[in-house]
Amino acid sequence: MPELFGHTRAHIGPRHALITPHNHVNSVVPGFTGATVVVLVSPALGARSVVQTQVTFQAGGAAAVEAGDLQTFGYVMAGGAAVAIDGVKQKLGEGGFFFCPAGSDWTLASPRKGTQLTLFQKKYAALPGVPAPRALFGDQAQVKGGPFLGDPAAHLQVLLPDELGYDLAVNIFAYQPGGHLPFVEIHLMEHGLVMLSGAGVYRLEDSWYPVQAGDAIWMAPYCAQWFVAMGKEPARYLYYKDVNRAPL
Ligand code: UGY
Ligand code: MN
Repeated sequence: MPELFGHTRAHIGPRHALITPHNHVNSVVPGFTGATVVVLVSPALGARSVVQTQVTFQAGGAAAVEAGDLQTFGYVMAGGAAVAIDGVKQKLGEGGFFFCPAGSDWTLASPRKGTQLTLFQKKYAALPGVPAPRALFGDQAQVKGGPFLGDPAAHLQVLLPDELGYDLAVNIFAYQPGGHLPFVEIHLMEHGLVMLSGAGVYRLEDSWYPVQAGDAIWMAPYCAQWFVAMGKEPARYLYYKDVNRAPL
């Protein structure tokens, strides 16, 4: 439902932000053609480690992102397309994902009209003596998850390998209605997040926000955070966090 008369559920603060689909304004970002690009989280907002972008392709749209010091995780929110990393091609449908390490290039071609990607991009922080992360393709439907801290109402899937070489994690949380994070988290890691389906209430610092599919959230390090799923269907979100590196 459109929001009326200058009202918005969005909030932009120094330590957290909520951006709803009603707030989106496109940016031109080199590397994407025949697509609308919305940069949801970036250093301009206050993020220190991540850029989160939503890209929606028209039929005939394409992406060509050159190799550099950025690594890219991409998740297909809707539709499907052919993604290639360093020329190695894979067809991805809804729920498909890829990871392109720093120093590799990636392209997207032949998107179905309306194909939508969420991208998380981070500068790679190498660890001496630890092998750099490798490129990968996957499908969330094939990723085994499990109850979060023993609670079957909060189901967690970890999409990237749990290896020191990876300095980012991307996970999917699925909550049954009434399911919630077991406690108010406060931690070093930063989050970028997009609601995939359902609805709930997100606590961010000392504010509580009703949220639903399509909403994006940024949480700075040490932002107090808690979520409860509300409504009649499960709520799911995809989120980024920086991991596996010393704070100094
Ligand atoms: O991995 C996490 O830090 C996760 N439990 N945080 C969150 O869902 N807000
Ligand atoms: Mn967290």
